[in-house]
Amino acid sequence: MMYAPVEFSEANYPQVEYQRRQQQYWDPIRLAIFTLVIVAIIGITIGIVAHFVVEDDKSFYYLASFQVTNIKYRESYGIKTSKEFTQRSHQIERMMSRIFQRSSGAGRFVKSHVIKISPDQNGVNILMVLMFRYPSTGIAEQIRKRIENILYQNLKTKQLPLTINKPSFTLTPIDSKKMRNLLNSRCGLRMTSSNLPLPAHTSIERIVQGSETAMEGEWPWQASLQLKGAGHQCGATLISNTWLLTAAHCFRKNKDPSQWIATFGITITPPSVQRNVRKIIIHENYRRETNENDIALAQLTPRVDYSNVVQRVCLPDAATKLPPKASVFVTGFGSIVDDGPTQNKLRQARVETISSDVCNRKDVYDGMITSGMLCAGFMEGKVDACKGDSGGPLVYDNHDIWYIVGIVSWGQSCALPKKPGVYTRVTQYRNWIASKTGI
Ligand code: 4AZ
Repeated sequence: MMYAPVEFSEANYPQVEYQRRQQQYWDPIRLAIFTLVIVAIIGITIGIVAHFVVEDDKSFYYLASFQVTNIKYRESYGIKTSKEFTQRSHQIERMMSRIFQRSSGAGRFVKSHVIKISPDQNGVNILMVLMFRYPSTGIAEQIRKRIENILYQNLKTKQLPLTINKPSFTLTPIDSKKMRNLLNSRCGLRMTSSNLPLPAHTSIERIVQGSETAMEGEWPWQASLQLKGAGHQCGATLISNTWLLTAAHCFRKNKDPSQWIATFGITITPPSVQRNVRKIIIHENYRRETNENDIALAQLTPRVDYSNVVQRVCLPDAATKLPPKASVFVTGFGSIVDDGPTQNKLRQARVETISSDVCNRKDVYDGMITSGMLCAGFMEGKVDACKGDSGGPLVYDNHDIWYIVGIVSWGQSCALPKKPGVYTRVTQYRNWIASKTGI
């Protein structure tokens, strides 16, 4: 039978009866109760659906410690920026993601970081943090057991490059504060407000030509060097709790530390953190005529605490070599047009390293690029650092750990074809930095 509207014929009902029924039906109290019930049903339904569909995830952190028996300890494992420590940590971190990403806990694993590699009579001992996202209703101890099971299962069944001594394995739940303290022993890590290290690619994908404003915590080593009363002069990069790396030419006008301040955060005003400058060390052989040895250090007072928005960058080993045309990022508060004003918001630009051979060509910088300099940009121009970015960092991302490879130094104007940015080559000054700071 097909649906057909019920036909009420007024003639069949007395007028009075009809009006009374209608009044009764729209009774305000009934209407209110009816509305309330409907709203409650909708609310409960949304709640139930949300509970299952959009789980409220929370971060769970664990400290893992275990012996690896098939590698020998080396002195250089004690230096966290050494090639040996970096390579070994990446291998262990890769192994962890392989274990957890293939398992039933897939998607729960966020990432891991090796904190320490220490000697052990059977090989080496690894200390690392593991990060997971589980529904906030999860219990740390139960999750710990689940993680441990996945690990043990994998140690038994999978051919892994490293031999982990199972009885030595311990997994301890830690809170976010402890995790942050442990991670602070490592440089070049970005954090988001949820304490999760920020994946490297977020910024790369947002770059369309030119520069983009930065997100809070994206470049936590960036500082602004300011002259009291005259504002932002230069960029600088945090390399420890107390030391900033910058360009020597930033102090041409004024070398008196008491006249300078340093700020951190993605805006100059207001800054997230502000410090006084206690000491300025300019490279002894800085030459303003040739821009040679354009490097300086500024010591902060009091020291800064690391946080989501303030972190130190890693210094590369003196021997570190970047691949040709490496993708690197330059950041700063400098002008976005030649001779333009300082920007209040931090900006970033992706550029590529250019070999000194190419950069020294007659049609480029005609032999002006010395061994202490590094060119980066594009031969067609368009993307570059500019006035006010000087002293700031040129950074390279190696598996989510960021290294400073250059200091914004000079260039002919900004973003012109065949006139890329010229940076102080940090690896060349690694020993000079160590001799002045002990870092
Ligand atoms: C400057 O004047 C400056 N295009 C900094 C960087 C570059 C040019 C000039 C590179 O501080």
